[in-house]
Amino acid sequence: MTGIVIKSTGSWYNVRLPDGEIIKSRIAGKIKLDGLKLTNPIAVGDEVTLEMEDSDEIRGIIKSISLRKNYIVRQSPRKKHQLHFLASNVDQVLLIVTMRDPNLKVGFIDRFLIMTEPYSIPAIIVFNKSDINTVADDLYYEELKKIYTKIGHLVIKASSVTKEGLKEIQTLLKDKTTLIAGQSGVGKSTLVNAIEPTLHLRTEEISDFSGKGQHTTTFAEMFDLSFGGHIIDTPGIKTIAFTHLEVMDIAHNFKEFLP
Ligand SMILES: Nc1nc2c(ncn2[C@@H]2O[C@H](COP(=O)(O)OP(=O)(O)OP(=O)(O)O)[C@@H](O)[C@H]2O)c(=O)[nH]1
Ligand SMILES: [Mg+2]
Repeated sequence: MTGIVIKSTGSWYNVRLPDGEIIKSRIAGKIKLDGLKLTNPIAVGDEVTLEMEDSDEIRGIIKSISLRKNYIVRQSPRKKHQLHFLASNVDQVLLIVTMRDPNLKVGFIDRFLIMTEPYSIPAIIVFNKSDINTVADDLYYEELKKIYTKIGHLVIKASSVTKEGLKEIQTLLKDKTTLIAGQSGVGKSTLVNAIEPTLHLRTEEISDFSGKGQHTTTFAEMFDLSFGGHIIDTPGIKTIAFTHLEVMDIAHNFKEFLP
């Protein structure tokens, strides 16, 4: 039978069958991807074939992975020469950033877009926590919005507190598989909870949140949206590095370099 990987912890995987049943599974033997060295050979979003075994806890054995439509991969934060799969088979990405708490790093946006551009995965940039923006933040936002709109990205201002932008985001998510990504503490899980009230994902409640250190979400996981579609919440990304890329990979994937 085939199913979709909806959660991956590295040692086991939750696979959702077409009828909705979730089977805790493991990998049989070695699975490689195009000769790449990966810390995790299977990602959330992968379609896999399963065999069932007689066991109380882990019941499925993943035998093969279907050809991926796309995938988002990055250099492993721990092992420099290995890659880490974020997700596969997504329709779009919501990149969540904030002006403050944690402070905006424009370089982070540009680096992130190098991961989605090779597959032309639409990346929507959400400037979250607009409720705590200063006047200067709002002006800077307008400036950045122009820059990223010009190269084809949708840019949205949002807040889970005031609900600004949430309706627009909901409309964009309907009937699509969307990856939610961004640094730790930008409000990814809070936003998912606000968009899909049937979900109660764990979020960071401490008020003096530093934006570094602790991650509240520790594993990527896909959830059903009651209004249609799927959403993948991911752990915060600390840094993005690219020792696996060639110079031309960068040249080709910065849209503004092309002309
Ligand atoms: N002011 C304000 N605070 C927010 C907003 N959204 C989330 N927060 C707060 O920001 C903190 C981090 O929120 P999370 O949703 O846990 O952040 P996350 O991006 O999922 O973090 P990781 O799981 O560690 O990657 C919490 O204290 C939230 O209450 C918002 O729109 N406005
Ligand atoms: Mg989270």
